[in-house]
Amino acid sequence: MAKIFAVTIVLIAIGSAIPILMHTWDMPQDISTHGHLIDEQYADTMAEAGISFLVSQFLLAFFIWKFSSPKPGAKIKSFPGGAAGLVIAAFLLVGTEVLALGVFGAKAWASVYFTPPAANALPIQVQAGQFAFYFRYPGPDGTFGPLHADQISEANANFFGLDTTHDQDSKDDIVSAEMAIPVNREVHLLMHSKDLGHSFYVPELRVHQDFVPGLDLSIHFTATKVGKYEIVCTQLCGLGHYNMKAYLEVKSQEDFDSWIKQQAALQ
Ligand SMILES: [Cu+2]
Repeated sequence: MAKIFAVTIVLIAIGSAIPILMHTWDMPQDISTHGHLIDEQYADTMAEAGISFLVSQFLLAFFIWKFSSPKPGAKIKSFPGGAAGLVIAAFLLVGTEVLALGVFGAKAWASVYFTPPAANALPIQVQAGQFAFYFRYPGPDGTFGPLHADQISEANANFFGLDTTHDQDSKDDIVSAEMAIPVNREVHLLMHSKDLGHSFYVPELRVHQDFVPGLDLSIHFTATKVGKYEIVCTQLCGLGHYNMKAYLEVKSQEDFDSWIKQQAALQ
């Protein structure tokens, strides 16, 4: 019986490694300048964790196979010095592994979070709320007008709470339910939530950032490939969560300029 169990462990371990080695569930093509760092980190983590997983499962199977049915009367052996040495060794091994991944990953993390956006980055404000994203562009003046929470009104399509009669800076602001950006230009995304926790995830961009109520968060990235990509919310935010999405269109500079003009005319 114990031998069947040992064989089953080996089969499950190998079976779960196959789709990873075959790249069955790979990420979609990367369309960002920072994405390769994230992908390398994923690959390193997967290799380290995967090898450790396989080695530990094979060892487990080996010990079960060899020691699970001792002969009657056989003396049960114990590891010299007891378990303390093994526990300390495992602690150091796993600790070193996690620490090493952290040190290697710091480069990818820092390139996204610890560097300021370029001075000419395009600022876009994104607001998440149950169950939609809205995007705001500052218009020709390059300045966002202030927000007035009490003026937020779905009925008047005033999703951000702008006061375009009194606030000069808000007059030319452009609000859209779609996000468009120019290719090969850095975007500075300014994020806030209207209600509770949401998330902004574009797998192709390798951008995945939570919205935290009460915090103004920002992230910057550069898209390198024209196309249409899905933006999804990955925080379970209520009954409509499954349908909370928007589209990101990466356009050439000329297409982006005409899109902005079109949107401005719609305000
Ligand atoms: Cu959501």
